[in-house]
Amino acid sequence: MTPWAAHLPPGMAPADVDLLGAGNLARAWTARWDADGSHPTIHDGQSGWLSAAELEDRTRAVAGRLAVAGLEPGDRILLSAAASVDLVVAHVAALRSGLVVVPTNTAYLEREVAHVVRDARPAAAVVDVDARGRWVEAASGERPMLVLGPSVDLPDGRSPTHLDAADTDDPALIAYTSGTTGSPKGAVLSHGNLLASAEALTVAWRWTAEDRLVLALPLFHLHGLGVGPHGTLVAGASVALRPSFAPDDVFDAVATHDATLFFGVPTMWSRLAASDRAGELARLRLGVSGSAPLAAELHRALADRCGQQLIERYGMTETVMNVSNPYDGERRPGTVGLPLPGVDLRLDGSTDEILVRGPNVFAGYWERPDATAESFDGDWFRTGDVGALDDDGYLRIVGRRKELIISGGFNVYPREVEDVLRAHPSIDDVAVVGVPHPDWGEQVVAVAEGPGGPGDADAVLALAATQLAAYKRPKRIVWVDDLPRNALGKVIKADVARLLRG
Ligand code: MLC
Ligand code: AMP
Repeated sequence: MTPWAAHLPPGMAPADVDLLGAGNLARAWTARWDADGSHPTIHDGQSGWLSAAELEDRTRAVAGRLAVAGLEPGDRILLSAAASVDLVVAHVAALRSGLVVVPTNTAYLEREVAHVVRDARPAAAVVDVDARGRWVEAASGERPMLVLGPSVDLPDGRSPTHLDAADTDDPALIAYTSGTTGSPKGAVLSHGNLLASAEALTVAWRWTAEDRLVLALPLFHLHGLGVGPHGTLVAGASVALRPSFAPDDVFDAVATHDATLFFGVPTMWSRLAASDRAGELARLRLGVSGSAPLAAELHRALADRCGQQLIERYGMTETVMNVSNPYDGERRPGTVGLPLPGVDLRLDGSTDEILVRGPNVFAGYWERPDATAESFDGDWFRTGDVGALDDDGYLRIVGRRKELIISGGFNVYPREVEDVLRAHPSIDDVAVVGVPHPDWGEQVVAVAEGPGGPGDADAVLALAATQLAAYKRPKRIVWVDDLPRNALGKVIKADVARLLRG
């Protein structure tokens, strides 16, 4: 039996699933818009609802402006702004135009933005904060750079002849991630990767035109972007965007829009569950959690307080979504479920590392053939996560082979933080670890060796505040006489974490 058949609705066979039939994302979307031009698509507090016909018009117009400004298929366009209708219009217009979107975290400081700009060499950037525009310009040096606001205020032009013409394998996104090692590298996702994942989710989660999603996730990661607007538009459904997350705002938006769906990271779900309004979520048809482990106790608490048996699923920047608990059948706490339609999964025989392949899996990192080669075993992608399979195929994520802390759904790479902190005179060496935390899942903590002490913590954090986005900075710094090391002098991270617990 096809392992993912458990995700299909009654009456649907694996052969009926056509993940790449539309050819590219844009054509999957426009087919929906053509079928019902009056259907509400995207909403924000400023623009209200945009109908499918309006979304078609506006994205065609923005595509025309980008073309007249000289942008051509294959050019990169950096997008870094809070979620809004304008931002989604710019994103959709860019993909319709064959441009390659580089989504960039809005919390990044100049150093972090500069790395992305120097590496991806975008021809244009859409930002909603002036300073970010200046950082992009500074990092692009002599290369021409068009810095735009989310409304893409440029002279109009004719809609380009190449509209919606991208091939399935053409790049659509370059999403930065540190993957298993080293400095952030761009995962190049094709139209086919994004389309296959969005189509798989619409089938597995029974996502239809009747659904209204409230989305408070940022649009610069695959959870917010590749699941939120991509899935919504493939399903011909509707999404109400929120520029940030606050529990009361979510409850209000769910009520106002009579929402059926909410997707969040565990930190969001735990804050929602803690509210005395939690019961208001009972009206949702489906709640989904991902990007970090959902504690089995939280899964149960949500069932009790919000009437929601969440679906937990597992994804990655390089693969979009891989595995999900089933819509029908058991949603098993502590597991991420079964491979999604199109996805093959196996565990490495000696390490139990999770390997995946399928139309959702990227072809490689931007201009990094070595890193690409290292992350594949033939056509199987090495996730860096360690798994275990229940007898009936449900996947549990039991560890990570990569050095990574996931705090509130954001990835923090200890090495990057350590390199910044080590520059402070109160620190000779430092180990950054993730410590279990009720709100963040894992909290970033630095354990330092050197002449400093608690009185230096503010100065170290002030240094970190010039180099690192706020979510990467340690919430706590402690000094120890000696970091635990092995015979070769290498710090033993597991012992550092134990030291903090003890
Ligand atoms: C914000 N802060 C964080 C943080 N988010 N610190 C640690 N971890 C985080 N995740 C900082 C703030 O900058 C602030 O710092 C302080 O913590 C308090 O902020 P807050 O007001 O409590 O945070 P809030 O704005 O409410 O943000 C929490 C959050 C946010 C959970 C809403 O972190 C978030 O949107 N997370 C989602 C991440 C996401 O989209 N991940 C998907 C990755 S894709 P200061 O210094 O200013 O006080 C992926 C693939 C897949 O992984 O499978 O999905
Ligand atoms: P990113 O590189 O930001 O895409 O993060 C991907 C990583 O997030 C994965 O490799 C996992 O380690 C982690 N992740 C995503 N979803 C889950 C989940 N449901 N449970 C545990 N870890 C998850």
